[in-house]
Amino acid sequence: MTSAIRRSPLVATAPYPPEFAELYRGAGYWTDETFAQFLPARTERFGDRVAVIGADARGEQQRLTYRDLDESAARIATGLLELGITAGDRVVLQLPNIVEYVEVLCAVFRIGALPVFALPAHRSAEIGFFCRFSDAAAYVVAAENGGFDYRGLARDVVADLERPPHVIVAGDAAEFTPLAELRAHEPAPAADLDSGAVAFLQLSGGTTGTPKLIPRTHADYLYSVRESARICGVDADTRMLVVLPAAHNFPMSSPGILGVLHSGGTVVLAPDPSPDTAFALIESEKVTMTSLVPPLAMAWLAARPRSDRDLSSLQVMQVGGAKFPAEAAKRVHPELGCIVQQVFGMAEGLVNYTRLDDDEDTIVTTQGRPISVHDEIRVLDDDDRPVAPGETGHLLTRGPYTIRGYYAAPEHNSTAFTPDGFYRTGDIVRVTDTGYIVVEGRAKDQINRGGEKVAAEEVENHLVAHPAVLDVAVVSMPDQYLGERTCAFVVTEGEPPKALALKTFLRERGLAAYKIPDKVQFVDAFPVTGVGKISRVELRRALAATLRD
Ligand code: OOB
Repeated sequence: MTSAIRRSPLVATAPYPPEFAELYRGAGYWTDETFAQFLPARTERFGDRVAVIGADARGEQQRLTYRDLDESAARIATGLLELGITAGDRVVLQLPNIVEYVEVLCAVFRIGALPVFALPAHRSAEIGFFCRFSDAAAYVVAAENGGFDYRGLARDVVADLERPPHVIVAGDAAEFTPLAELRAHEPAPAADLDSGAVAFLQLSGGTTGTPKLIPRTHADYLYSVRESARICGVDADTRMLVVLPAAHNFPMSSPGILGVLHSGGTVVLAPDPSPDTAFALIESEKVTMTSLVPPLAMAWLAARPRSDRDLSSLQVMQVGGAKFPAEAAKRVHPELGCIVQQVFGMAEGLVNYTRLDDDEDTIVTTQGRPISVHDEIRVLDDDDRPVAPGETGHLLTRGPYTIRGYYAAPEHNSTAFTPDGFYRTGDIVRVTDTGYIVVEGRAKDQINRGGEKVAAEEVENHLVAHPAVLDVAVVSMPDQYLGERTCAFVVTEGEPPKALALKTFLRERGLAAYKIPDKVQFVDAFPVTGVGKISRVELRRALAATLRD
């Protein structure tokens, strides 16, 4: 079976200027290695070691050596080629933390196709957009996970697309192509690729009406993976528990799954994020390291006293994705017996780590320092002027693994990046005299629900589609557990609908559950700023006041 449709090549994305590419190559940061050869090269060195432990789509427990994983990836690669999927094609990957995730990822890399990393929580609004916008040649799902049938989602998505992708299913495939069928092939050789080319498209947490896709190159991403592994002490004895969704940048590359595979260690996939499941796996698999968002770290701290599991193998708990309060960070070592490492990163590039041998004060009160001496950091005031050292301001960054532009978004790029290529992170930070970053807040219209990012405008766009809604503003409200939750202020035409009806409306439009507002508040009008824009600051303040009452 071959694809009838020829996909367009990837639209050229903002590349690094030649003088920077030269600098990063000259410094040895960017090498010729690509993700196509990544696993084959590790297999030569670590062949018989266990690479991945976890359940498969059918719930069977699997332990794959590097050789097993490479063999699977090479066979699936041939299966993909047989479907007509070739180098440069985009493949939307939406798999939970099952072994097939790693197998398919390595297979897609092997043929030089580009994964587009969807999250298991995404629904038809997001997946339809990713498929359309990236002109995807394939969409890979698990039949079912966490009580949700992804084949139904695939049906909805495919029905709406002019150029539907091949749907490949791990587990019972129904009318779609079974992943098992792709495996029934002879292994394919690894593609020969340029390491400066785009390797995949990662998702941005986003601030805009439609999600943005992040083009990362082989050379820039592999540099961050190698350095992250070194900074975080990952080696062949590392056994990393992956609790967060595997496709997110943090568990994937900071140092994550790729950092562990780079080093010959073992990835242990957790089927769910509960402390009970995680503690049992730490004990049985002698896990040494894990990465969590703050609410999960808090849940582990709360669960520890009622568990008698042996967690003594755990050496490092990374916490990132959202601010981890110092009071909580302080408790990790005494109560869980491991070092805490704060990670402040972004899928666009820049990642900061507290170092494992930093003093306690630095570890609990800062969000770390950059990976690279070539990560350029600017802290600017509202008029783009540098603040005095140690003062708070907007964080901008440029460096050897930070993008110069989003995929096919020239208009947004013109404001999200400065003319000299600095990325405006939207984070408000200060830099200590030792060069560590403290995150103090956020200037972007995004809600950080315990690490899950919600773009205000995206939710607003869906809400205004409701016939009774005149205007809407989505803002964050403080929350003890998640740090923030989402509140939609809504102005209606006539009698307001029930809040529940609006939430159902969003769900029916295929929006991921984590983007559905936690609270809907009907108002007569919005407070406005001096120039007549909706004042989100004022809305947040009013909300905080009502929550206190
Ligand atoms: C990670 O990546 P994204 O792309 O989901 O989100 C990036 C944004 C940052 O701009 C910042 O607003 C927030 O998430 N953030 C933090 C944080 N880590 C991320 N805010 C405060 N403290 C932290 N430690 O979230 C991500 C990517 C790679 C590694 C770790 C996290």
